[in-house]
Amino acid sequence: MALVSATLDKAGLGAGIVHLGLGAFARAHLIPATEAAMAASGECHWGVLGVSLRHADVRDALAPQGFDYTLALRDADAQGKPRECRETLHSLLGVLVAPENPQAVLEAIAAPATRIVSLTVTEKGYHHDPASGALKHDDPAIAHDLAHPAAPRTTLGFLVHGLARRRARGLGPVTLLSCDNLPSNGATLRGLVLAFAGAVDAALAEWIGSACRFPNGMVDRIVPKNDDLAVVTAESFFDWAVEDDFAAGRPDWTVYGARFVAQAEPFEKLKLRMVNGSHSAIAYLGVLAGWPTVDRAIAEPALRRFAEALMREEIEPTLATVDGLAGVDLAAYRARLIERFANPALAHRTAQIAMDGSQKIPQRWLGTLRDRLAAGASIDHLALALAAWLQFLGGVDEAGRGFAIDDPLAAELQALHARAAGAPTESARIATLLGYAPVFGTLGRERGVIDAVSRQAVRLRRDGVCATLETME
Ligand code: CS2
Repeated sequence: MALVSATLDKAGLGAGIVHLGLGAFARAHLIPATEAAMAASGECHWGVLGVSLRHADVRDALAPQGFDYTLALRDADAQGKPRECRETLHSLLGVLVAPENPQAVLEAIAAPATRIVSLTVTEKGYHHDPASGALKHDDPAIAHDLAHPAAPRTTLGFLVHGLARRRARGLGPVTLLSCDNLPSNGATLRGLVLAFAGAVDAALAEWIGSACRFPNGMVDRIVPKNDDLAVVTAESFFDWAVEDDFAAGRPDWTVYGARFVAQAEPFEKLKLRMVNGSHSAIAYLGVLAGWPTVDRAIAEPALRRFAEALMREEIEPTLATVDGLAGVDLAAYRARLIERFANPALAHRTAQIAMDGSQKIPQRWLGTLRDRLAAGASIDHLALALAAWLQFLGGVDEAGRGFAIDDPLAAELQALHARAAGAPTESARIATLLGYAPVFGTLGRERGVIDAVSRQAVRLRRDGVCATLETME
């Protein structure tokens, strides 16, 4: 297990990193890696100032303990017995709660000591159209932030208005480091920041575009949501491939297992398609079947076979020819992943992964689907995953229990689901659902996709998850 060995003197740390979106993931990934780098190098200017964009709960939980918190890494020993390794982290210097004090967040971004502004704001925090990646100019929160430079609410609003202050004060540029599960996350962030900045001031956009850096990065560590906010639980596995393109230096995260790479995109593709693609498939099938956690789901032999076949038969062939992945042993990656999913000590809820499907599905499944169609290859497993998501949108599991759909597009998707129920045939019903352009673009209009998903949807509704999985090759 990667551990942060030395103890830092918190009082001596400077805040070189401002981190937006202080969820459990950042506290289990960026922060321990940064702390390990500082401990190893003695550089003490990479302390992290966290920003919660919505709630005060993390700040309130951590303030009484001086913002120190516990990281509990969990996995299984050689006998399959759960084990845990705990340590206290010290490099989180404070937490700002954006809605309470947006000025303080803007000033943190504009502070002379700030060199990196990092982000884990989840897919929906980018306010972009999931299918195209373009900024949603008509989004009310974006319109609000364009009109209120001193009191923004969104990530893009804070970034651009904070950078405007830096520029006005003649301060140097920073690196904007996305650590979210988006394809080309740095380039995507750059496009969105420049689109927003261009609507504020063309010269500001020009300065950001030429002086600031937006490295792409692939992040990987499974971090379930935990009720106890003072303890972050995570798997011991850690991976981070990040492009070494920083405007004002960076910690040496390699001490904790990160890799600096010339191009992160191939690694992002590998990770999004394999880890997140199979995660989402397991999540929707699991919620429908009533399997509450990933390890419970993967313990079902038919589900495990399905997840393996989804990767081996449909995802891996699309990765085998990607430049930059030539040295990756995909079969070993798959085996390791199944082992990670089977981790008995995490209790990673399928319902948590099932959240925000509209924002996740394009990069997790649809790129693979497009590549498979272009190759004239089979898509049955992906089609079953899609059928599971579409059935999930009905909000009822196989035992008849209702559940809420947690998704920024939930209202539209549920209305569409209800409307589609009136279609004369299953194929017409699926065509209506797949016609939803914000997620599927034009892909959902392709006959081959509609037919494959319809076939699986019929079986899923008629036979249920278990029986359908049993018949998958
Ligand atoms: C998961 C990810 O919640 C989800 O959607 O698929 O958070 C996943 O656990 C991480 O990306 C693993 O690195």
